Amino acid sequence: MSLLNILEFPDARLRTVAKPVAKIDEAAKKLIGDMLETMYAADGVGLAATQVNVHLRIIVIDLQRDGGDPLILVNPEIEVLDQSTCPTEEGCLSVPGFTETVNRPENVRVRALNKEGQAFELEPQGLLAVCIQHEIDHLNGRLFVDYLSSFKQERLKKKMIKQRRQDNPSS
Ligand code: GNR
Ligand code: NI
Repeated sequence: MSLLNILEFPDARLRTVAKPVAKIDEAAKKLIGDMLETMYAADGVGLAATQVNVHLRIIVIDLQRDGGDPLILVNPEIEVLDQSTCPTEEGCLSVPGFTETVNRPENVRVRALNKEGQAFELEPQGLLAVCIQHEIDHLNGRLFVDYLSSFKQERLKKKMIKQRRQDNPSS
């Protein structure tokens, strides 16, 4: 397995809309393994392929991180079941060092393929529901910071660019 580089805001490649996976072949399985390794190494609870600059509709999630089975979602589809929303403090491996509260639909149904290409359905609750929506947003080129005021977005963009210059003066 290999550790993959995670793209960081405001990298334009995070805005790419990912394409459906046509077939879960050996290359897709290797990517899923590498994404899991990258997510665990970065201490995240989820990762979308977009974040590692692969523009395919693949998500890995592990809220427990206790050695149990991670959740793999290939070609996920989401349906909002009612109008109720719930606020959660979100963070993102592509926006390191920043968290902010986001309101999202509370009750959703998700359909996807697993690693073996079998269809399944779930009605996630709590942080899992939030995390799945956060990851599907990545596949659509959307970041949680897009939900903030344009004032906060501009302030964050400047901070991130300044931080990058300090970490790597040549960039
Ligand atoms: O590790 C992560 N934690 C998190 C916390 C609240 C809401 C969403 C997330 S997802 C994030 C990992 C990540 O950036 N996935 O895209
Ligand atoms: Ni994220």
